[in-house]
Amino acid sequence: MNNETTAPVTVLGLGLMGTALARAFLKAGHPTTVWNRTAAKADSLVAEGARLAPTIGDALAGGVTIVCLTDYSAVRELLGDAGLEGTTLVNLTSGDSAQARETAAWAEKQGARYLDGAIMAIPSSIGTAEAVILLSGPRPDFDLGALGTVSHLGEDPGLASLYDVAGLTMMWSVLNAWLQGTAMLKTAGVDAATYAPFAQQIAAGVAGWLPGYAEQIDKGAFPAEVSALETDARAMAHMVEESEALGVNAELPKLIKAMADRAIAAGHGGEQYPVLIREFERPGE
Ligand code: FVH
Repeated sequence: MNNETTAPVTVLGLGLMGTALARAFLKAGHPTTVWNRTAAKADSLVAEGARLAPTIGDALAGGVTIVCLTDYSAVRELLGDAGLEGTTLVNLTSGDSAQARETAAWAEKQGARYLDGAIMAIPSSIGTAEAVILLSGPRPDFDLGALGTVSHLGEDPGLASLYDVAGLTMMWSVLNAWLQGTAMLKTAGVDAATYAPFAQQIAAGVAGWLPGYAEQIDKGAFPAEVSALETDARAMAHMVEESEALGVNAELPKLIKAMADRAIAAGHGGEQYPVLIREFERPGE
């Protein structure tokens, strides 16, 4: 598949996401072959110009093959006996880095060129610049730009899944922190919509610190230029006390403070907050 949008492509798996992928390829002008275990899900795409492959073998012959199924076990179940010699697979199914590396090794043994990927987007944004598609494995000599903003992260096939899981950890941690504050403020009659803009400002401000903190982590030196961890920990105590006094859940505040206390006990109290990476780099208590 070259960088032309006339390059043929195949999509295996026409769930909510797979259908959005196939539709984006069609819209961009790629001759698009589709296959789904439940064939009826292909009907609307065929009406829009897609070709329904009668078999998996036929589908795999239709060009670069994008796989988007429920999970990696479904991928192995579907492709286990498919004959992958000479195919190019781009697996956009969600999973973890171990599954990605294992599937890459398996697929290459079958003679396939295998890229692992992750979709940081919802189906409705596929085909727009907002849709972030992460790839890892051999550098692609084809263009998936029809799907959104595509980045190749490196040769290690586990990278896309690692970034995906790291990104999901960031997303859910930020949302949980917002929910904690929302719960606290609701006890004072402040509704979520009133607090949200303030929370957005805090999130954006903290996001601005990341490059400087990343530099400290990469250098392994955490000079307290803004505040020392001991100062932060005192404010964390307020978070715990406040949550308990208000009768809202205090588990997240307690976890945040416990990790800081462990780093302080290990002698890092006088250093800047990113020194906490030491706690995140090892299995928890
Ligand atoms: N939907 C989303 O917003 C998220 C965004 C981030 C990435 N995820 C991941 O994308 C994968 C597919 O998700 P999906 O939402 O399309 O999932 P479903 O709509 O449930 O479709 C599942 C498709 O997988 C087929 N399938 C499942 N098991 C098998 C199997 N053993 N053999 C062959 N095909 C299989 C299923 O076929 P059918 O049930 O229609 O016959 C669907 O085509 C997923 O990893 C998300 O985490 C989406």
